[in-house]
Amino acid sequence: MLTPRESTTRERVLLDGLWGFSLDHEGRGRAERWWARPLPGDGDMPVPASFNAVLPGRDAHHYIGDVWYQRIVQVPRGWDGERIVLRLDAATHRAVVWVGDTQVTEHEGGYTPFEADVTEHVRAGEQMRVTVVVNTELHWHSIPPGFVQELEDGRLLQQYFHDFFNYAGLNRSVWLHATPRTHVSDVTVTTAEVDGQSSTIGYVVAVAGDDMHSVRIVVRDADGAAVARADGAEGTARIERVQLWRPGAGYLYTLEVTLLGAGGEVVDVYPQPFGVRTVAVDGHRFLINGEPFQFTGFGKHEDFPVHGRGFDLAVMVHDFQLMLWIGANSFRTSHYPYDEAFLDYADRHGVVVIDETAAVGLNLDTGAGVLNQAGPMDTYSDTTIDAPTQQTHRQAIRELIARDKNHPSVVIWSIANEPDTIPPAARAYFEPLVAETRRLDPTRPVAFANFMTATPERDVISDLFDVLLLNRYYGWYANTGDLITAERLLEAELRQWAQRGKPIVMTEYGADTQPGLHSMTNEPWSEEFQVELLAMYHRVFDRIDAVVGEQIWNFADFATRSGITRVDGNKKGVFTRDRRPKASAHALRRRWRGDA
Ligand code: GCB
Repeated sequence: MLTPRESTTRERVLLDGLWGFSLDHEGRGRAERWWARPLPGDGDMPVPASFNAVLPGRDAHHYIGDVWYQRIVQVPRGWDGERIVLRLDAATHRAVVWVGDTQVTEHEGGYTPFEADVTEHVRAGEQMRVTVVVNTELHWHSIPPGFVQELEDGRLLQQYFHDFFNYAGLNRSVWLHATPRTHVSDVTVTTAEVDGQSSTIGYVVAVAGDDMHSVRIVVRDADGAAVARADGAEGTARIERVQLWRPGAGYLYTLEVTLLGAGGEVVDVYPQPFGVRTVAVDGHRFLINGEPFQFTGFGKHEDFPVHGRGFDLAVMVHDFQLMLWIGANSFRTSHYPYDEAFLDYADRHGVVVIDETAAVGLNLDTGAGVLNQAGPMDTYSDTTIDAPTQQTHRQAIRELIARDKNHPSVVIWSIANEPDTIPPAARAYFEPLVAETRRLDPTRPVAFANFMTATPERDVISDLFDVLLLNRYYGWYANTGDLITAERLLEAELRQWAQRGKPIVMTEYGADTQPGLHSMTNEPWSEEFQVELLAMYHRVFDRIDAVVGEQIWNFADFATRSGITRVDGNKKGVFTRDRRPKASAHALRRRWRGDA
C-alpha cells in the first residue's frame, strides 16, 4: 500500500488532533449504532496516542474491549472529481470505520496501515463524520496472541505472553488524501545490480482505474536532477555514477512515476524515494554493498510516558540523535512494525533496520508469569496457536512487506520474536511463513529472534532462515550475577551456532538496572553490573567471527504489565524511560565510537 504523498496530482490532509472518545464498558456501541450520532459522553482523546496511557486510573489503564473515536472532517472543496481516501496508519489491535452511516472498512492487526476509498460517501467542500471503533483485545488468533481470562468475581483480565504493556487505540496518524480516479496504486523498486560506477534498478508499477494509460519513469537524484528514464509499467533503469545508500550515509533517489492518458496528458504523479544498495549473506558475513557490516545498536520500543505507544516526532528524532551520540548504527523494530516515519528517517540518515512483525509471544513456555495463573498449555494446539493464528501471521507479514519493501534501511525481515521453536509443530507452522516471506521479497534475508531455551540441539526451525538472531540472558535470567559461568556458557553456545555457517546477530542481551543504584560488588540491578555484563558479552563477541552484530536489550526502559520481576516496567534500558543515560550508555559510547 502506497504512503500518501503530495505531488502535482495528489493532496493530503492530516486528521490528527482531538477526537471525540468513549470507552464502551458494556459493549453496547455496535448494537446501538454509535457511529450514527455523536458519541455518548464528552470525552476527548488526542490522536495519535494510546488512550490507556492518557487516561488516569486503573480501569482505563487495564480496559479491555471497544473504544470509540469520532470527529467531523471538512473535505477540501477542491477535491471534486478526485478519488478520496481515508487512511489510518494503525489502529491497535483492530478497527471498523464508518463515514456517516456507512461502514467503509475494517482491519485486523495493530501496527500496519489500512485505508478506505470513500469517494462515493463524501462531497468536496462538505463535512463528513468519521467514526472508528478500535478493539483492544488480544486472543488466540490475533498477532500478537493472548486470551481474556474471566476471574472468579467476574472481572476480565487480558493475558498475553509478551513483555510490554498492551497500549492500544489510535496510536498513529489518520489522513484524508486525494488521488486521481485512475492512479498509481503500487510501486516496487529494487536494486538489480551494482557494477563499478553504475547500477541497474528494477521497478514495477501497478495502476488502478481505466487502462487507457502509459507509465513514464524518471529517476531523480537527491538534488532533483533527472539521472535515468524508462517507459512502461515494469522495467529497468540504469543509473551512471551511482551514489550508493550506505550505513551512515543514506543517499536517496526518487523514482518519479508519471501516468499519462491516451492523449499524453499527465493523469497522476507519484514520487517514490528509494536507495541503491545490495544486501547479501555470505557464510558468516552479512554484506551491504558487498562489504561486511557489523550491527551495533538496540532492540527498542515505541514507548514514552503519557503517549504510551502513540507516535511522537520529537521523541523519535531524540532517540535517533541518542543512537548517533552513542554510536549505534542499527536497531530492530522489536516487537512490531514501527510508525513508517522511523523508516523514512533511517533511510535518510543511513541507519540500518531489522524490521519485525508483531508476532511476539507465540511461546507458552516463557509465559512471563501468565502460565502459573492459567495452567500449563502447549504453544501449538487446536485451542492455542493454530491455523487461524498462522493466517493472521501470514497477513501481518504481507502487510509489513507491502508497506516497507522500498525502504533501503530495512535489511532483514524478522518474522517473529522468541516463538516456541522446540516442538515439531513449530516447523509446520513456520515453513510456509518463511516461503511466503521469500516469495514476497526475494531480495532480503529472512530471520526470527530465537528464545534462550531453543539451543542448537533443541531448535527445529533455524535452518529455514538466513541469519541467526539470538536473544540470550546468561548472567541475568540464567546464572544470575555469576558472570564467570555466564561467559563460559555464552561462548560455548555461540560456538555451536557458528558451526551452522550463518551470520549471528545477538538481538537481545542485557540486565535490568535501577538508575542511581550503585554497588561495590557489582550486584545485579546496579549500574555497575549492567556495565560489567555488557562488557562480558562484548569480550565473547570479539572472539567469535560469526557474530556480526550486537543489539542490546533495550535502548530505554519501557512499560510492561505488572510482575514480580518488573519494577515500574522493564529496566533493561541503557537510557531511562525519559532518556537519561545510565552508566552503560557512556561505556557503550566508548566501545562503539572509540572517540569518546
Ligand atoms: C525477551 C523478550 C523481550 C523482553 C526481554 C526481557 O526475551 O524478547 O521482549 O522484554 O526478554 O527483558 O525479559
